[in-house]
Amino acid sequence: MSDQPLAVSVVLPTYNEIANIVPLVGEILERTQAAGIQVQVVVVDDDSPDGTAAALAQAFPGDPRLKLIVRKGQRGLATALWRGIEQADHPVVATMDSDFNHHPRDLVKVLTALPGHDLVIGSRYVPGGGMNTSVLRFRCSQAFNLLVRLALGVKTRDNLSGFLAMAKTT
Ligand SMILES: Nc1nc2c(ncn2[C@@H]2O[C@H](COP(=O)(O)OP(=O)(O)O)[C@@H](O)[C@H]2O)c(=O)[nH]1
Ligand SMILES: [Mg+2]
Repeated sequence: MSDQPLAVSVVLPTYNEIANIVPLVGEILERTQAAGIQVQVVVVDDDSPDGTAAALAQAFPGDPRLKLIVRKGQRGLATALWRGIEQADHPVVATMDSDFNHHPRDLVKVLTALPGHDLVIGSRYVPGGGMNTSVLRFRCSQAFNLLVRLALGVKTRDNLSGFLAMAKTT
C-alpha cells in the first residue's frame, strides 16, 4: 500500500441548498482531515436563488480547500457534475448529493475502499444503505436497478447512485 496520503476532490452539485451546504462542507472537511485524507471540495452551484453560493463563500472565506463554481444561465445535475469533475484538481474524485442524502460519515468509507479499484459506488442496497423514502419507492427503485443490472450484464447493484469515488485518469 502507498504511503502517499489519499488526495481527493469531492464534487457537490447544489441548487437551493442554503440549509445544508455550510454544515455539509464543514463535516466533509472535518471527517476527511480526521482520516488523514487531503481534500478539496468543488461546489458547482447553478446560481441558486436562495443564496447558496454566497452563504458558502461567507462561511469559508479564502479557504484554499474550497473551489466554488457558480454557473449562470445553466441548469442541470448531470452537467454540473461533469463541470465539477473537470475542475477537480486531485487524482481521486468523489461525487455526492448536497442535501445529506449521502452522508459525510460514509464518505470516508467509500474513499478508503478505492485504492486498487477504478470506481467505488455507495450503494443503497447493502446493509446500512437505504433511502429516505417510502418502502414502495425503495422497492421500485431496487427492482429497476435489478433490470438495469440484467440488461447491462454488470455486477454492480446500484447503477443509479450519485455517491461515487473514482480515479481520475485525464
Ligand atoms: N448544480 C445543480 N445541482 C442540482 C440541480 N438539481 C439538483 N441538484 C443537486 O443535486 C443533488 C440531488 O438533487 P435532489 O433534488 O435532492 O435529487 P433526489 O435526491 O434524487 O430527489 C442535490 O445536492 C441538489 O442540490 C441542478 O440543476 N444544478
Ligand atoms: Mg435529495
